[in-house]
Amino acid sequence: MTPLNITEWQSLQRHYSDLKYASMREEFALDSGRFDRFTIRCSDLLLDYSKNRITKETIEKLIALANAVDMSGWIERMFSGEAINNTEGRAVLHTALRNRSNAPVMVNGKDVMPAVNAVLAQMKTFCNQVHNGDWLGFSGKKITDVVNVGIGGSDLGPAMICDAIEPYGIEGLSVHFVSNVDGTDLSTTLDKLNPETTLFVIASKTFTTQETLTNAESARSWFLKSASQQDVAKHFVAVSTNAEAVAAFGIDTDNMFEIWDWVGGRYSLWSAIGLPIALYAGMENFERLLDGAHEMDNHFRHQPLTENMPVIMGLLGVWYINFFGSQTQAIVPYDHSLARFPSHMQQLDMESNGKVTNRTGQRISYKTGPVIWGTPGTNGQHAYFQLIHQGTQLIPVDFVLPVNSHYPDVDHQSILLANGLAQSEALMKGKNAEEVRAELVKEGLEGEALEALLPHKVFPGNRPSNTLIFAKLTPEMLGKLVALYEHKVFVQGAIWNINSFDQWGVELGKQLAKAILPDLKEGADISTHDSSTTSLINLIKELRFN
Ligand code: G6Q
Repeated sequence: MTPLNITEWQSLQRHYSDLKYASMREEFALDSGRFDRFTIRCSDLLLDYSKNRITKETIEKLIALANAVDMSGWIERMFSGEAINNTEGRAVLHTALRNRSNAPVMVNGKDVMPAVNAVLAQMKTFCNQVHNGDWLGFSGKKITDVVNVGIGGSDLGPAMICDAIEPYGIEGLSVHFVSNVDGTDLSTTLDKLNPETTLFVIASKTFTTQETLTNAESARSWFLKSASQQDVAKHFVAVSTNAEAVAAFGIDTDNMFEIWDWVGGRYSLWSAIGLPIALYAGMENFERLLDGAHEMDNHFRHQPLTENMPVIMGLLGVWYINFFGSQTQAIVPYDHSLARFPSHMQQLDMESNGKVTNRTGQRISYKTGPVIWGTPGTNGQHAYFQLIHQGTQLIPVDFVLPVNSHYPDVDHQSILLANGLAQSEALMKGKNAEEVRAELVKEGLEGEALEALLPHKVFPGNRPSNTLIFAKLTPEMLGKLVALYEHKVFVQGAIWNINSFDQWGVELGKQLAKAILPDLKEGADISTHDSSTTSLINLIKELRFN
């Protein structure tokens, strides 16, 4: 099935032709109810999507498209544990990890909730022991530093959350993330640490990932310079599906926290992969994160499509990608502590929907996932916003705006918020030639000089954005926000008829490096690859060994 053949898609195509020159500025001028019409709340989170190139009819047509692909059916299939990850034959149940209602969720006839709850209880006991000093390092000292060793889904989510909930961090305990196999990452982290008070969390769903195992082995060697083999049990714990490999590495499986194959890496921060979060900010705050995500899950599962935040955000993305031809989506949080939020979203979206094959294996001819990028405001304004305002591409922006800061300076926060709002307003309104002319005249410019400068100062406007606004970045709100984007990605995958839950492109990377590694050993030149790769390998050997 291709969405291009769906009547509702074709109807949207015609609608696009009618609407492509319509001006948001005019729509706002004509309709004072536009904000009310185009906002959705999920309790204390508000999405304002009024600054988009849409009319009431656009939304009706997008919803009709969602109905035509059986969006509600797909949502239900995911929540109820059907094996919708068809290429790996797996259910997709990150929602069960934060199923605070505890209602049974069945996979192959078995309720997964008892196992989910058992691991949460194990995490709680362990975190409490570390926090209250019942779990001590080999020399009897309290743990002061946690190093998470993991990569991709076993790193980005927990690292982003730990940054974002810094105000909730437990005093006396720091958390560090080592992901890159570039030895600089591990070395510069360990340089600051004391082995007597450092706990390593080796986080790998498969426990076969080269980068993570290499870093874990080097971390253990570093540790063993100061301690003995029997001390490893007090300083190394693992999160994995693979007990055998964990034991083979030398970690006591009593110190292993289980995850399951129905949790995708990029959706795993809600599982024991979130252990560094719970260690950093306490299990109570980790559970608050789960509570917020669960609230968004309920919203997604039960709200009608027209009032459903992930559905509307997903459909707006489809509108720009498939009809306006947008290729990228910026996510710009006006919160310094969300600096890593766009990176997590980048993996979530690009790994899930970066696909050119549909569910049934046919190559597809329409655009799927966009390039996701962004950095915190206001910094981005002084860098790439130029292109968003005056470049030749249409780049939809999500502005993420917490109203209150955790930090005391009210003046900073007002300036930050004013900037965020000003950007979305300017993108929508632009600045036309008459307005620029009036400004230049006021500045005393006239004649040729005025005419020469004028076109450069015109802003086309009509550039779309969403604003997500909330009172404060609490753990619950963070959970809600991440779950919102997870479901948005799911909505788009359903429209495009792709499996958003496999990642063969990532698997390819894992195989390729393993094949080249032996060729880099000292010895005679090799000639087994294409001329570029062969020459680069031989150059590397020359530079390393001669
Ligand atoms: C995520 C991806 C990928 C994965 C890493 C780490 O969805 O599959 O980013 O998380 O490759 O894998 P392991 O956790 O198995 O080490």
